[in-house]
Amino acid sequence: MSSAVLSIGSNLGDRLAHLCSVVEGLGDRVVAVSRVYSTAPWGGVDQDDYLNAVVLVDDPEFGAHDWLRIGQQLEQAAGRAREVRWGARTLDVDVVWCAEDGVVCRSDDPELTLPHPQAHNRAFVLIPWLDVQPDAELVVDGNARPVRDRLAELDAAERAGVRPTEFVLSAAAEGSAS
Ligand code: A4P
Ligand code: MG
Repeated sequence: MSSAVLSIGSNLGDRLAHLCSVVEGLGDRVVAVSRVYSTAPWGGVDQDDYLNAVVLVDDPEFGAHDWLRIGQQLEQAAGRAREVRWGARTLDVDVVWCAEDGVVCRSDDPELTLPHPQAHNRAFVLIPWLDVQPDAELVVDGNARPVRDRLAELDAAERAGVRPTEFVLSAAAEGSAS
């Protein structure tokens, strides 16, 4: 049994459809979906704005690696090509946080690092995460911190780059907005 927080993002092609494909693909595993945000690109690569959201999921049969595997399958289904690190992509699915049988996963394994090593620096992850788990906590430098406190420490410009949209993932599956 595991629960996970997945960060999903797209800045190539039909961005909204790519995010919807995750919610559809995860099906009954979806517990909650955040608002959809328009976000300035993070990481220094010159590229178009992203749409980002966070999906809260659980599955009685899944462990942490199953979330990575299903996320990569969904990326492939969206035509994801791995080219530039932090560069443009049709779909990115990152496992931000996971708990197995109620125990929060910690891992330095490069194949699946948990919590995600950059989550605490990314307003495009923390803001939608708070939509679905207002009391979420994240271990930063070995200390468990409320996500809302960590968000408040980020640069105002970083937070201002994350703007809510009117899109709703579950109802927007037929939409063609990009
Ligand atoms: N990996 C290790 N831990 C994890 C984890 N917790 N979740 C490994 C997902 N993957 C994890 O990822 C590289 C390797 O990370 C994989 O083999 C996996 O086993 P990748 O998806 O192949 O490559 P990438 O995504 O280009 O690199 P990276 O470092 O994962 O980039 P990020 O962190 O995904 O950042 N700006 C905005 N506004 N919104 C975005 O969504 N996304 C990125 C990508 C950059 N800038 C962005 C956004
Ligand atoms: Mg990634």
